Amino acid sequence: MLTFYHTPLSVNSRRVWVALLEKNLPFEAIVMDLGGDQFKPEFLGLNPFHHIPVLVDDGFTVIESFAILDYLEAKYPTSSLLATTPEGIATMRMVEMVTVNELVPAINPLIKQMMGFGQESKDAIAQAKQKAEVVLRFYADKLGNGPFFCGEQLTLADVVAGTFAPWFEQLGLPMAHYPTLQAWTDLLMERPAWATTQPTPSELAAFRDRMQQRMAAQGQ
Ligand SMILES: N[C@@H](CCC(=O)N[C@@H](CS)C(=O)NCC(=O)O)C(=O)O
Repeated sequence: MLTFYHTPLSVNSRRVWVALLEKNLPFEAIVMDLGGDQFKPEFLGLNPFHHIPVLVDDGFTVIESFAILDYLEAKYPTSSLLATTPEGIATMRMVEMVTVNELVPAINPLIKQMMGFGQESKDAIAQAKQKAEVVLRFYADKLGNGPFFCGEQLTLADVVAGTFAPWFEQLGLPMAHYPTLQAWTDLLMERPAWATTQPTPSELAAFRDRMQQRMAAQGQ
């Protein structure tokens, strides 16, 4: 039996959540309140770094979302989210790594601005958008005629980059400039795995309020 410790609003969790759903794997979800659940001794026993997501499979514990994705593919190869050709594998890894190493740091100020966490300078926002657009152009180039990064097959590239896709417009990145990326986003959003895991506006508002309260309590 798979047990998945997660928080619905975490993008690190969401990539695993989407993969579990896309692979049609039954699992028990344990929703964590990151206001303190992650520091409880039972959870620290699973992940001493106090991060979600964590997957436990019949007593075997996996931390780190990318290790979990690799584990799921190796242990439950059908249906596969792995590209099969050398070019496909390279594309898949490039998109995954560019997402975490380039996109995530670039959009950080945009997320803070969207959520109302502090005040970002105009320059910081302009620079963030410029960096993020380099990633969007990279995605559009790799997507080509699609429908997915690796052609007809949905892979981890789509799972990892695609859990950010529904946010681009709200982050101030004009998707009208990237029609193929918009079509890819629309296609993903039609999939039950994306629809199920997309936070609702009220969940997002509740998260924003909780975070603002926590930041105020910490004097930030
Ligand atoms: N590299 C980790 C990052 C996990 C991570 O940063 N999780 C955050 C939520 S998005 C977390 O658990 N934060 C709570 C904490 O660190 O106490 C992964 O990909 O799994």
